[in-house]
Amino acid sequence: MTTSTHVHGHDHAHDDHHPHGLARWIFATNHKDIGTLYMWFSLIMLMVGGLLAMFIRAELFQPGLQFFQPELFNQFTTMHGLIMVFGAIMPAFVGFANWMIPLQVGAADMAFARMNNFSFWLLPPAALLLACSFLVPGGATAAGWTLYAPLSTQMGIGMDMGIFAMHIMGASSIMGSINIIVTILNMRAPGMTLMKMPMFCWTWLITAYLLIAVMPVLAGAITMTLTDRHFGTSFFNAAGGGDPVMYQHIFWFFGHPEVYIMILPAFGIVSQIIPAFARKRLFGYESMVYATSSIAILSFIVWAHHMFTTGMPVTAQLFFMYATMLIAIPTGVKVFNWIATMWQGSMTFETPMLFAVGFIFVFTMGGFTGVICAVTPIDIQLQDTYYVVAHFHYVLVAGSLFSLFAGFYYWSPKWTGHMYSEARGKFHFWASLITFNITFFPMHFLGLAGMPPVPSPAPFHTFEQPPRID
Ligand code: CU1
Repeated sequence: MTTSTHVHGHDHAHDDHHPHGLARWIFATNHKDIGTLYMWFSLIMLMVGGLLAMFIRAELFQPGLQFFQPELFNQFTTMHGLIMVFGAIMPAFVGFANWMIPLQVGAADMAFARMNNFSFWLLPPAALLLACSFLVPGGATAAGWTLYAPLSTQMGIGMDMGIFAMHIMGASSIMGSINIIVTILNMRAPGMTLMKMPMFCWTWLITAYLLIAVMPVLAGAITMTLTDRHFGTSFFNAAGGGDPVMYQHIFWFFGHPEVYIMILPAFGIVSQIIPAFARKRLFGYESMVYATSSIAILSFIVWAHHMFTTGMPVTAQLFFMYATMLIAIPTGVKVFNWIATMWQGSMTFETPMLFAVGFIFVFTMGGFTGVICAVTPIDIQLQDTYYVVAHFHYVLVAGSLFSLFAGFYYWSPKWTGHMYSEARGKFHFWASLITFNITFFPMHFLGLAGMPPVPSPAPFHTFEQPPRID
């Protein structure tokens, strides 16, 4: 065949002058390249956050063994949390969204291709800012990933770097969410009604609304922290008429929906893998959509279950306890639907299915301990113990991370044209499942025995106890 395009040595696909080499990635505007960038970024952050976890485990290897000063240990736990939440899990799901949503709704690309580029390229500077905060006087912020006042209002410049990094990452998330919502609502192919969309699109649509609703709340909380630190305000300073507990209310109004931001897309991935490997349609598609929406709505009225020990009226304790327990209902609907999808299906257990079924088992454990933590009198005992650490690692590692592995094995052959090794994939699954449980299951017992997750930070080590009057 001798067409004119071949005379010029290239075909029409190359006529719009795509940049090559490094420029391809820096100026990337197509959803697949940007999706790939997100995946690489989150993988690197997973390694950095994992390295910090190794430091934490080394320090806790044996009582009395000391590699790091308590202040540095607290910096490790704080940065481990921030990096895993904002650097690893969230960007990985955004990477999946970039790759899959245009393909699943039949759109040519994301709605705002250049904003998509900007969303991604905000992340590396933010990550660099976080990482470099270890090097400044006083080191990285050690206030915990929740950045509670009054500690966060007193720490060194590492805290300011952390605040700036969070602002940048928040802006990135908001723009990414706008892109996802507009793509889904405006760019679906003819005939692709909302109720025909694959579940991954549905869960991300709902997640994107959550992100737009709560990222500005986080931005507000850390901006108030910033002005308390440098501009003489007293939002969280009791001596100036403020209230440090107000920080917790504002933070968790963001923080609880944030938990669902990290798990709803996981639900979407699992809801697509289970039907594929059970060779049946998803059981209860519509109820899945409504259950996901219910979880999202309820996530706004449960925030103070993180604050049962701060002192609140019994009526408030009861409200937040019952509201939290309500979430078990739509979550139960989802688990029931996954199991009903597998029921009498012709199941096979390739790597994506193993991770998906593993997700259902082990994530459900995390959901169950979540209900236990929701019970106010029990939570007052468990607050600030390893039980809570065990609970949220069951949700975030066996939940979010396992679903990302499942989705990667399921979709990466489509992305790369390369089939992964099934033997290595299965080894990855069993090694992950076993080592995860060895690491985190005993933490429930440590917590029940009262072990706190972090040593008291310096200001409280040196704090002089007031004389007791009794
Ligand atoms: Cu919560």
